[in-house]
Amino acid sequence: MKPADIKKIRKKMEKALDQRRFEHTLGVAYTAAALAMCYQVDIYKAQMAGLLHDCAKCLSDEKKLSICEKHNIKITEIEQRNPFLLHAKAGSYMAMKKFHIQDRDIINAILNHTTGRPDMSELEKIIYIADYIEPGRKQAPNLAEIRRLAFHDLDMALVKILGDTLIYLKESGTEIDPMTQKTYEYYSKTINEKQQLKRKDDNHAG
Ligand code: DGI
Ligand code: FE
Ligand code: FE
Repeated sequence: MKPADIKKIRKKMEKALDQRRFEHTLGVAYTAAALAMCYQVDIYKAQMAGLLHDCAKCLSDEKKLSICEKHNIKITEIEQRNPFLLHAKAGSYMAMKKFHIQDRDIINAILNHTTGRPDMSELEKIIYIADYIEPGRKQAPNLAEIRRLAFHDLDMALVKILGDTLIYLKESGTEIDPMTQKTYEYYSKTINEKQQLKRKDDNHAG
């Protein structure tokens, strides 16, 4: 992965996306690069995954469904009823086939950027978080706190984002993908266990 590859993909995204989505995409790429610097993750991979994460976002529902059907990508009942969710699956397929990305971690970061999943890699976490906190985002509650948290502890930022997303989905009566719930529970448990370990360590030290 080289700076030249990043430039090429940025040009392609400018063509594939509408202006608003392209601005968001640049915001995610730069925010992901900053998080990658903070957590010693490959900054080119972070930028590339950021640039490509919504590459299927501007396709029609029919097109997203047809990409998945044509290439035997499993569509869950929830995705059938909420086809916008499929921009992650369709996007990861396009990243591989249309944009020639071979790196599995980048593909997974695109694939899991909407619901998350238990046991994400650092890169997957960074893309999930960057998507929520990039500077163009203005609506979500607790953004200032989550932006600060993101550069302090990825798992804590994840739990806050997933928790707020679940509240938002419940309040708006939107159907929840079990993966969003599962991811929230997994990372809630992870941070509780980390806190317990820290308390034990502190007690021993004291
Ligand atoms: O594509 P973006 O808008 O940049 O961001 P995204 O792919 O993370 O999608 C964000 C939307 O996804 C946001 O409105 C919340 C929604 N979402 C997240 N988890 C679920 C969900 N929507 C449904 N229906 N079910 C979920 O579990
Ligand atoms: Fe998205
Ligand atoms: Fe996005």
